[in-house]
Amino acid sequence: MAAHVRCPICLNMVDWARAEIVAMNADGGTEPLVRREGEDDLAWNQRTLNAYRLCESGAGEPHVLPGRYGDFGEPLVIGVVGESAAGKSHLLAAMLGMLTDVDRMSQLGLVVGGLDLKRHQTYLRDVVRPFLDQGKGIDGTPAGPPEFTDALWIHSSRMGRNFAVAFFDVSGEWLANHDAQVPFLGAASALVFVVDPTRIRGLTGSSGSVTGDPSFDVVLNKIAHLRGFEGEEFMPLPAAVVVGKSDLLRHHEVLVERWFRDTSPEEELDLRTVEAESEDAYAFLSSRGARGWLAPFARCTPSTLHFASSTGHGAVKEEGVQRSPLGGFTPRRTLKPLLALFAMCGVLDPTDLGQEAVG
Ligand SMILES: Nc1nc2c(ncn2[C@@H]2O[C@H](COP(=O)(O)OP(=O)(O)OP(=O)(O)O)[C@@H](O)[C@H]2O)c(=O)[nH]1
Ligand SMILES: [Mg+2]
Ligand SMILES: [Zn+2]
Repeated sequence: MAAHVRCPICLNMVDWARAEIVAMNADGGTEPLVRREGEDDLAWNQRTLNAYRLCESGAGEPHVLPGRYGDFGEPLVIGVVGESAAGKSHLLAAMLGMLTDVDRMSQLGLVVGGLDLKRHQTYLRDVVRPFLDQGKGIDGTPAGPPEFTDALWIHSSRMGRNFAVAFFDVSGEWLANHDAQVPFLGAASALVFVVDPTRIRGLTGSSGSVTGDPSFDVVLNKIAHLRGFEGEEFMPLPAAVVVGKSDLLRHHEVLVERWFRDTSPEEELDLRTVEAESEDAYAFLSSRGARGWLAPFARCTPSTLHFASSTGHGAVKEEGVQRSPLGGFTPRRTLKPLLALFAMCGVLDPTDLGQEAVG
């Protein structure tokens, strides 16, 4: 158990063992849970199945953290960054959907479960399964202060320990706004930066920018300020930069196409290709007038570059709802960037990435 845990909502340090344990009641309020005299583990575990701990150090309403958030040492906090409609929510849903594949996880020596069981089940039921099973697109994320999107515990048999991992998916509009509060950036252990090829001039159409994604700059500057890295060339923050929506690129682009030829599940678990993929994605972006999108790769260390498609093909809009025209979406290469981040954060063996994979 970590002695103190940083609350990702307000950045205050929470004395974990002393933080109040509560249950949520039906109207969203909290009720204290106290272990009864002589209550055995099984009965207590049953009562605390959906328990939370409170961060009460901030002003106003206490922040509700998953009950076991601080039970496994310092939690990992992973955020997804990119401008509005870059494809962050689809990418995160595709990534987290892959983590429910017990067989693939066991090949990596990982066991994955919900840390906040209620939130995890709700996210899978309302977002991930309709997306992966029924081809239902995901709505834009409302602009507002970041909340937990999902929280997992991960047992890594190769590293011989457990991790609490929290994911934050924030609206691109909010991220790109200098004045909007994004406190979890101060606690972030790793970030996924989503490059939207449709915003790069000349890649999928004649419109678009040549200067990069404004949300990348805002986020990198905020982190530098929050953590005292201003004036330093590199920031010690693992980052995976993902060229998303690659289904729109691959058929015309040699550097992209080669990564989509082998779609076997085994290939996606193999981190030895990350170095070569990073080189190709770097060459691709820098040769196509998209150097601006390489900012996270240049600033964050270690960092990797990837190609991925969360949907496999474009969605169509029917009666205001985005749907797959083929009945279902087929994410491609969405797991590998997350596994690369896991390796950079020590959930998987960092040496799996190879010596020079990370910049
Ligand atoms: N062709 C294609 N379209 C995609 C892909 N991923 C997402 N999209 C489309 O991109 C649009 C935006 O996706 P979102 O995941 O909602 O984008 P976001 O970055 O979460 O946007 P905000 O929540 O507004 O910040 C949707 O219309 C998706 O259908 C992909 O891999 N390929
Ligand atoms: Mg979103
Ligand atoms: Zn707090």
